[in-house]
Amino acid sequence: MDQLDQLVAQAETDFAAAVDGAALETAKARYLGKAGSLTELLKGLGKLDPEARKSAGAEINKAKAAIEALLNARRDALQQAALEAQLAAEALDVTLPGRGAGVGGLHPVVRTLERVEQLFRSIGFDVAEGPEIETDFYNFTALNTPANHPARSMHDTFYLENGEGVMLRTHTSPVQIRAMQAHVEAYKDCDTMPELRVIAPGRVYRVDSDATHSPMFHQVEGLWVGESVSFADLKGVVADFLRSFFESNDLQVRFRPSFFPFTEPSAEIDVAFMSGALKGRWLEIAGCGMVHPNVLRFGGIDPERYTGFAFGMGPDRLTMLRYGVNDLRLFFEGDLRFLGQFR
Ligand code: 2U9
Repeated sequence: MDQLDQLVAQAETDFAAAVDGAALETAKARYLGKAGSLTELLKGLGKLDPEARKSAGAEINKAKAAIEALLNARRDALQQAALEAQLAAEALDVTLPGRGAGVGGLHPVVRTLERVEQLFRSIGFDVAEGPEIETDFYNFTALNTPANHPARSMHDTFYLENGEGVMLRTHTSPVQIRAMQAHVEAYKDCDTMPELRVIAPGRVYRVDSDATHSPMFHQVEGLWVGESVSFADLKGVVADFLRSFFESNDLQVRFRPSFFPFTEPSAEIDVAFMSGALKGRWLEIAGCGMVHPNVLRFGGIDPERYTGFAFGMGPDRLTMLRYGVNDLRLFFEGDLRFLGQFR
């Protein structure tokens, strides 16, 4: 039965050549299928005499069993190989160190606010906060802003729907009105009132949006009220603050006459750096003035006895200058590629 041995050997070669389950089933059909070689041999047994049929049948069945064993072995091998390939593809190295949580950082504007607060605290200022939704009285009236003033128009101020004279504050000045009222209340039974020194940092809102204006932005305003507070004090405090903030002793500071309803006289404050990309250019940085007598009165303070100075500046702009950022909107888009540079 050389022919059967050859057939078994041929099946082994064919099965080994099958690279996947489908190819193996096709190869199987060539031997064990309806028209397979072995099936044909079994069919041919009927033509033999009983003696020869018996021994030939036994030989063919032995070959059939051998081919089935080869088939099963190859099937197992293919399955094992597929499993190993899958495991290799999905390999997970549990011994690798973890990636860890990303390191966060303070927002650049918050860093500026903290710096401003720390510098003013060092010269005896308190830091006060107040509501971002304000009444007409605290946002405008108490700040000597008349009923027909353009700042009150819908173009500049976000009014709350259904809110009677209620709006998003357009500056942090209402905080200082409240601070004056609280200060007066605290010392109402005393002959003299100690000086009031307070800064008010926080978010403010105006209907405005371009590369240098955002509808939400930040302000820090300061107020110093006492019995002999002068414009000279204002100049000293502001110039000293700006030189400390920008870490530049030769920073030039100038005061230009201006107008604000809440201060009289008023001035615009410009700075010029003596080195760097902005060297020698005057840049508007803040506004200031002596608190208007009407404003002191709304705060409950007698303008005949006390004077005060106030100033206001934009920490967003301070941050842009300190870090050389040219588009204000970058601060409020939340893009980590930008924010990650300030860690
Ligand atoms: C009270 C009395 C007076 C605060 C002041 C300015 C001048 C000013 C701007 C700077 C940049 C606003 O953010 S900005 O656009 N501010 O020019 N602010 S005086 O005066 C006050 C505040 C409170 C009770």
